[in-house]
Amino acid sequence: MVQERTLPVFQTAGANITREEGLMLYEDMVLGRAFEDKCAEMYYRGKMFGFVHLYNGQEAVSTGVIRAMRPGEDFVCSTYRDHVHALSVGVPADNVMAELFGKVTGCSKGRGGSMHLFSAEHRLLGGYAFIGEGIPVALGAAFQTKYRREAMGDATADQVTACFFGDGTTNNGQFYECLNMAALWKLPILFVVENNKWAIGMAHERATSQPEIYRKASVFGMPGVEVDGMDVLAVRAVAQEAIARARAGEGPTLIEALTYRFRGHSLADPDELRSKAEKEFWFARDPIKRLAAYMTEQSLATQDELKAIEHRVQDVIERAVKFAQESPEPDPADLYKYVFAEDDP
Ligand SMILES: Cc1ncc(C[n+]2csc(CCOP(=O)(O)OP(=O)(O)O)c2C)c(N)n1
Ligand SMILES: [Mg+2]
Repeated sequence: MVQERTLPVFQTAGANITREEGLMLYEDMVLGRAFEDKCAEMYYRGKMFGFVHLYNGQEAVSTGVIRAMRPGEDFVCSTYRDHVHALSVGVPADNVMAELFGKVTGCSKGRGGSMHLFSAEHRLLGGYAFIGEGIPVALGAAFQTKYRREAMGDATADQVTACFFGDGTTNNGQFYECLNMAALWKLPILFVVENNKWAIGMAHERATSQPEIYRKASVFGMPGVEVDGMDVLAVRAVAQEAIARARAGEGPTLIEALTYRFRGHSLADPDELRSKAEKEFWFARDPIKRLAAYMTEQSLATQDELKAIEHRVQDVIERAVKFAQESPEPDPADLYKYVFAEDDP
């Protein structure tokens, strides 16, 4: 048996979700999974270029945090593993898929591709190819909210920012610098570490002196919470508490979600370094199957209702591929467009 860090136990009895909330969480996770599976298919069929990093297995983190936030008001900052964060914030699958195809209808107008999804409308602050690059950007978003509220007297400025990044990224300087400033200024931000145990081919325990990342919050006087990142209800509960604290002006939280990516680092990675036993340990904790079991056991949904969601999502994905395929490429004459801010964002 693989030595795995003990996953914190969440009492689902206290989750208290309604049927509607459960179905919404389920649909969001199924959308994320189906979207990524379709990306793999399209990538291997030569429809997408460059590196493409999929999120399979980690859906409970995106859904649990983002779907506890206010859509279109709160800010979300991602990494290069950004497709599912974009979908959770509400960027239509059509525009995410079109971006991956490099089409002008993509959410970054075909200029960004897989690692640089962006949507001002959805307050998605972007995907970033450099690790840790998004953390100061998210910090800036949280700072402007606080500044508008306290220095400019805008009482409506109570937005919260969620910043996602991986375990490997927590060994970079920006992580520590930004935790310091966020705690010092009591900024309304959630630092969400998606600890999937690996940074490409580097095992987390081999790269960091204190593998329990949530403990690193304590030196900044910030709450640090570890959560089972394969349990969407647990992630949601932790996120709700952190969001409420942030909105109330009580400052940041570091959340370490213990999770696992079900595929290689990118679609170019043959995934030969991780052991079969380790993979099986985590496959057995599939967050989508887990929520499905909970919903049916609690009589919140029937198998047929969950199947209907899966079919509906599949239609959304098929339509997204068609939309992406039929959309035009950016016009070469527009090469310099969007380099600087313009009226048409
Ligand atoms: C500043 C910088 N250094 C190195 C890299 C190369 N790199 C790409 S992904 C990655 C690993 C990141 O692992 P983690 O933060 O755990 O995220 P995960 O891929 O597991 O989601 C590295 C080192 C990079 N993109 N940016
Ligand atoms: Mg990682």
